[in-house]
Amino acid sequence: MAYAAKDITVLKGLEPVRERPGMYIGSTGISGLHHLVYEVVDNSVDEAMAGHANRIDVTLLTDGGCRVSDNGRGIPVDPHPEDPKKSAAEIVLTVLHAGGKFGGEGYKISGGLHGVGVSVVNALSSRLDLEIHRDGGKYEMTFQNGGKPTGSLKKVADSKKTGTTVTFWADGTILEETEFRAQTLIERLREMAFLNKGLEIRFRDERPEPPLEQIFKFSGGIVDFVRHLNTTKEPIFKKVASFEDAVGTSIVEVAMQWNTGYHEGIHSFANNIATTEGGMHEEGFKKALTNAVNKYSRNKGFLKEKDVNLQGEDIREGLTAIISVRLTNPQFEGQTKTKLGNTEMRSLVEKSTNERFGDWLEENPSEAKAIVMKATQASRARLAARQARDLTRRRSLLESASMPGKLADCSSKDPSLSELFIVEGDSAGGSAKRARNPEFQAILPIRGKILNVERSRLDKMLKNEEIQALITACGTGIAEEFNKEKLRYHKIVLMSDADVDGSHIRTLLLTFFYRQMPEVVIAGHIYIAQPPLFRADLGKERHYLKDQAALSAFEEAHPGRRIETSRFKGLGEMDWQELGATTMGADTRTLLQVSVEEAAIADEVFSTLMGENVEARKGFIQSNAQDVRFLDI
Ligand code: 0RA
Repeated sequence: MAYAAKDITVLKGLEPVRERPGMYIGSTGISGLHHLVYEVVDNSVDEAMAGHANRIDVTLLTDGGCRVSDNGRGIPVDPHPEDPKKSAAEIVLTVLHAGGKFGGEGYKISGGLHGVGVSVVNALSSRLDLEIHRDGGKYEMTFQNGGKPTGSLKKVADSKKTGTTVTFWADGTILEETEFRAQTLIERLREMAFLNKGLEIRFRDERPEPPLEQIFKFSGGIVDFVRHLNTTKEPIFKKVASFEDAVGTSIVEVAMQWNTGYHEGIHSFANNIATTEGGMHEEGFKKALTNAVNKYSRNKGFLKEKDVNLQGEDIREGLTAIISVRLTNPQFEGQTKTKLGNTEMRSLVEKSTNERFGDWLEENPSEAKAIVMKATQASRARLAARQARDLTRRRSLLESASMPGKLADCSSKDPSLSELFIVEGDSAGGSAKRARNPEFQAILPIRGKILNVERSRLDKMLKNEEIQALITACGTGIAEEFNKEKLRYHKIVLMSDADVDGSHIRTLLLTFFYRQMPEVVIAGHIYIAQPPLFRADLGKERHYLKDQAALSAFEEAHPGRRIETSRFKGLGEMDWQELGATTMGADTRTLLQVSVEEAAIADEVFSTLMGENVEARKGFIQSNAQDVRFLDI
């Protein structure tokens, strides 16, 4: 469609822009200032995208101005039919939203934050110079103080070239910042060059001496973009997968490459605008990517019938991808208006990706295999990580206020006065509950069975319900969450039988404390109860003797007396009064305080006996086979 000045729809003047600048450029700070540059550049990029320009020059001038020049068709210079005193160019520069009506459907494809047009830049400039090469002439016009023309558009010379040059000086009475940051502009201009294959963008900063110049031109477009993003990474293969598809007036372009890292780097754009909040195009892409890789994996037998599908997040691990779509009526939604809302883009991108990337996988079998392998590894790692997380959550649960049901707690809440008896077996636990002083003594029965179930590794042990109850009762938590200040009892007493099973339990518990709560051991909070091994009746007197040596000494001390002795096989043989009098009662008992060395030895014993090293276990058992009490401390 040939241009005619009558196509311009007259909307409003520029006053609203100066009254509410934030509405048009987002802010009046540094980002608003840069937005002015992007707004002008966008118009030039549109010319380039329409196939009429291939070069844009952006120059920062020493006097604070910014010049944007392109070799497009040039803004039309003919008079406006309804206002023949004015040129079309003047209307474009002085009327809000006028630009979008030019050039037929789809002209305004690129667009800044609000897609507002170059008139907004004029409105917020103290001065703007316009130079147009078109229709065989060079035309000039100047605006001042927010877009007021100093005269009409004038032909100043003949010219054979075409193009538009806009030079503006941001209005310091509206913008808080008027000094451009070269680096910010460079990043965006480079991105623009990546997104528009073959477009040459030259940036020149004349403010420093010597001036800074950078040229951006990428014949590979977003494929080069992906390579650029992966330069600091290690790609798993050299190729960049890419495809382009067009449906109606919409275009989708995708480029992707995987690296050995774990980060998912999907960057999506709609009409050259970064859609950082994602949106429909990204949704369609992700869905199809997952589908295509799974379909390929099944077809090639990487996934067997019984295997579950690879998950999207696993497939996207280490992926660097650019998704760039162009469409006529982009709807930007979300908190920062950077989420593409057009639903038709979802199905377009999904269909394209399924077909085109599906083909790519078939055509590139070694790369396809690398992608599948990487996703499979990611899937395994994710499952392992979940297990670790679950354990952490369980640890948090262990810290929670509710005490285990098996615990008979004491009423005192003062840890320095409180004692926890960990008792082997439910029957001994019952006696201990009757024998205790409930004010200061808590009882936690532990079943000997845990040994049989949990004779392997410590991490398994942590999953044991009884051990979990123990952690909860102690109150400190374990591992990263361990806090000694939360210890609920300053005496933790291990009370088990004086036989081999009792020794095993003791070893296990000491190992547990040594590994999981070393500070508790170091601080001397762990004790071992000393239940007597013998009962000795002397007439009406009853004595309890802790071991054979004590019994012999007792017999020697009472020569010629008839002493009736019996040996306790376990705690369960004692009645609760005996247990209280001999082992638990604060006045009569003897408690053995556990040292770190002792706990360390128990740990070593435990590791050797229960550990993975079969040879070490055999050796240990052989050399200690004679001494069934080797675990005793
Ligand atoms: C309106 C209509 C046409 C081009 C432009 C505006 C145009 C605007 C800018 C702003 C910066 N560079 C630009 N280049 C072109 C199309 C005119 C035609 O059909 O020839």
